[in-house]
Amino acid sequence: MNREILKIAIQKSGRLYEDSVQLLKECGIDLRNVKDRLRTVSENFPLEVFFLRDDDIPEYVEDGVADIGIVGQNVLLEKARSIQQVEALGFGKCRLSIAVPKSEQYAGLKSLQGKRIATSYPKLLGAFLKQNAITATVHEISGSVEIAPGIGLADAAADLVSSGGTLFMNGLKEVEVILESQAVLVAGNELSVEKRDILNQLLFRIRSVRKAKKSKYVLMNVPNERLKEVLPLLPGMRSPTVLPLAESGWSSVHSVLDEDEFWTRIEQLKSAGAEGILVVPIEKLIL
Ligand code: PRT
Ligand code: ZN
Repeated sequence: MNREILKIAIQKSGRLYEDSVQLLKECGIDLRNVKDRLRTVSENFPLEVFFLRDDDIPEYVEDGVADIGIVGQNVLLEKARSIQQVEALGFGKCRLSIAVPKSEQYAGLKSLQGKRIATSYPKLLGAFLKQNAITATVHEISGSVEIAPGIGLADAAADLVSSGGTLFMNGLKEVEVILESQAVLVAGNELSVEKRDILNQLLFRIRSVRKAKKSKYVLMNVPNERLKEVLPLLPGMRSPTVLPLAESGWSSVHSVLDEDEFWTRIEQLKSAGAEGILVVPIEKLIL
């Protein structure tokens, strides 16, 4: 019996909080009283959850206060702690971009030469400028970066963008993308064998949940004489399942489709003779 417990740090409140808690729940990990708590221990999985500010998570994981954590890649890379990314989680997607006033003529990176750029990501911005041989003044501010150009504090801003609405409202336009980011699972470098084992169990669950989300279970009725047109369109886990219907001459065909190819396949299936196509979500997918 494994008595070790894996400690995970997640954001206490903010944009990653809901999705992080939801992911753990979808992995079948019971978490009670998560609101307004500093930490909680799961009753059915060897996991203790710490709720922290996202900026502090890399340091806590490096120091071993937490074994693993969930943070944005933007935070992971800016903090540059000695920890590893173990898995991209597909939520909290955004980009770190440079924006300039809308009215400005932007003629590529050279337009940034000699400018003052406000940001909360001095390391990432500095590295980007260096890589592109641009000399500019990096002006570090901790919040509301998007207002800096408007009040004359800087000529440009480097900030996180998702919809672009904030930039737009502040009279800015996005001109360069420094980093495409999403939430990732990170781990310290020195986990014990027991903790690695728990991490692997958690990763297995995370991957099953994420694969399931990207897949749909599809059922359809097909006249037997058209099966040879329909079946090649279906991948299935190994191959599609074909069951006879009560009405002779017809079959029920079951398969699993990737969400990305879903709509094109459905059209093709209809023209190949499939009828009564039923699409159902999958909760978990174990390969
Ligand atoms: O309190 P704590 O320090 O934990 O939270 P925080 O305020 O530092 O972070 P929070 O909750 O705002 O964001 C946590 C993480 O979510 C970030 O580190 C990113 O990895 C991710 N994320 C995803 C975002 C956004 N999308 C995002 N749009 N983080 C911030 N924004 C902000 C951005 O800074 C700008 O102010 O939203 C505004 C832009 O949004 P749009 O939609 O108008 O473009
Ligand atoms: Zn923060």
